[in-house]
Amino acid sequence: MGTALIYDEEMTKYKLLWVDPACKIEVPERLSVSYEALVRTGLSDRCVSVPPREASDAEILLVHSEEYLEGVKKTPHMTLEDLKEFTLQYGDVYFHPNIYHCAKLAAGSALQLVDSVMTGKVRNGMALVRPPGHHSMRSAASGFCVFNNVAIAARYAKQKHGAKRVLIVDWDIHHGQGVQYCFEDDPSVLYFSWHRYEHQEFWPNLRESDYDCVGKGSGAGYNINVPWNEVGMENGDYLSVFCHVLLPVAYEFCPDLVLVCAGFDSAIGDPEGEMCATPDIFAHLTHLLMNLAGGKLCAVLEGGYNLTSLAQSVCQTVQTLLGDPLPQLANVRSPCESALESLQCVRSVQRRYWSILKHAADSPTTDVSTKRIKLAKAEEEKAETAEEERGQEEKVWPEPAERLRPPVCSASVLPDDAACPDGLKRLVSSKDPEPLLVSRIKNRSTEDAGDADGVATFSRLYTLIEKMRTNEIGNGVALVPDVAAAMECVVQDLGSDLVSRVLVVCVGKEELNCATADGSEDKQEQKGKYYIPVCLKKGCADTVGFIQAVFGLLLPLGYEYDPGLVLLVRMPGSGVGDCMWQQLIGLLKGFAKGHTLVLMQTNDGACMDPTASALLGHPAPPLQELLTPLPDDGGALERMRERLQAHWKMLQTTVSSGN
Ligand code: X5A
Ligand code: ZN
Repeated sequence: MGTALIYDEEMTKYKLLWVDPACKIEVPERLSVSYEALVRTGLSDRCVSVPPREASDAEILLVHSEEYLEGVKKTPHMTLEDLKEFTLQYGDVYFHPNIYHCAKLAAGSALQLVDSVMTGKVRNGMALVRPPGHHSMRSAASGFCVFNNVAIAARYAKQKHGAKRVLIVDWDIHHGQGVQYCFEDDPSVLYFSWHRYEHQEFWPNLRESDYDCVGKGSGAGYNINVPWNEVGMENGDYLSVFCHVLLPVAYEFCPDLVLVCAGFDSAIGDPEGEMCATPDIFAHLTHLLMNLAGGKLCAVLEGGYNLTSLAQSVCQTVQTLLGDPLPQLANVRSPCESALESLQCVRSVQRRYWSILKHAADSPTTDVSTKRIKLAKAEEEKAETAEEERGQEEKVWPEPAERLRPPVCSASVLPDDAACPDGLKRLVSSKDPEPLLVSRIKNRSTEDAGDADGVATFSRLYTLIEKMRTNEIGNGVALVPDVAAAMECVVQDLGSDLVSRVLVVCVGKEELNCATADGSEDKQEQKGKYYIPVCLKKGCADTVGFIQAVFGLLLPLGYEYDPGLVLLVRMPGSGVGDCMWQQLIGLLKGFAKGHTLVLMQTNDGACMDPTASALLGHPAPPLQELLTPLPDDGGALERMRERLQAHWKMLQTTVSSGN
């Protein structure tokens, strides 16, 4: 199961033929530098190369009107003057004698990608195309777009492949109004877009790009707009919106296919977006979507106008689709006030439609809003100076770090009589384990660590963690006679030696004895910050509660904590189903460069195969129909999140009151 890559040099063969400041950034090099970066890094060689084709008239008519198609059809034969005139009826777009051909290839590329993914030829893929698509409407070109590639692909996936629900994630920095209009009243297509908005000051300056446009009729709730009202948004702002809005809703929606309007003008250095998220954020955004729809994800290029930032972002996306370990996002900063305000507004209008958001807070009070208006003038002045300063110096950022695949993807530590699942490397003990280690293991020892078997198991565990630290091994699973004891041993003795921060995720009932070395006075507070027990009344059978806990608490905490190792512990009788368990493993791979150690109890071996599959990087099966949540679990989780916000800023979903 591979990753498709669609590219054709032909789509570089049109350009702006006259002077138009609004269009000069949309250049053929956008495509060639992206592709060359994939070649240079060896990523293109690892993909399945799929050729584009031209979309047929019938396919284009899935979204566009006959009159519009007929108009565009005439452009290859027009004179320069005619082309200019034809262009004038639309906003921020240009035509060229070869653009109609390229636009058919761009839409056809999206369809080829959908075919490859839906038939199972590949798991996922990316199409590098020009012209982009998300601004074009039924009867109009707009914003460099001629045909709406992704909208056509969504209709096609439903019609030709029987997809019941399609999720479109538009992370381009512009609002894909064309996609919104296309699916406004259609509950089978969920459209999510974040976009630079600045209270309607930013192109395309539409009232209907605001957060309160949620779709119409039976499509109400299936359109999600997240307006960015300030520039300079960072990784933490993007991740917050994913964790607190998009992902919970996407899991509740349960799509059969995920389409991404993959514009990279939302990355740092882009002259249109003016945002500050780094190219490696796209590795995480991609990863977070890869366990939906059984991994069926098609990314189609939209915008991206800083050639350096664009090429890096494309590489990060494709490398993630290929399953390479995720880059560590060091110091994810807390979301800014403006982002929190957008987040709060979106959650409060969407909570009517999504049971997973039911307990979200109200919109900021008018009181807060008036305060903001009062502040606006001062802010505006500040922004103007900042703007001038920004204009002077070009943005610079470090090149994303290399993401090395470990020689061994997954390893196991098993009792001698247990079978090792395919694809995992079984660790065996060296003849004489390190004497210092043996004495330490014996020292702390509960009965089971003391005997020869115990020593062997723990020394193998030590080796496993050590090899994860040096990236010789990606991740691992251990079957141990007593998970609680093993967890304590890893946290207190083995892990702490090798990595400074371990994220322990314990599924099921268990209280971890956290021994703080210094016994300091704020131990209570420390415990409140670092020990986070989540209780679901129906336990892990409560899918909604589980998703709320994972996206509302665990992921944002993980991003803020930035662990060097994830320890996932499965307590016996935890009741977690295989799907949920695999989802959890898949999602946790975003932390610690994928270094996850799973601990399971020897008699819990039945879930070994799902565990191995998830560790090896196979997408988790979709979570089945969501059960109705118990009345108070959601509320309790919300209250817990509120309490923890004092310690963990990534848990915030509302503007800070009182200032
Ligand atoms: C696809 C895309 C941007 C149009 C900007 C017009 N279009 N000012 O990013
Ligand atoms: Zn864009």
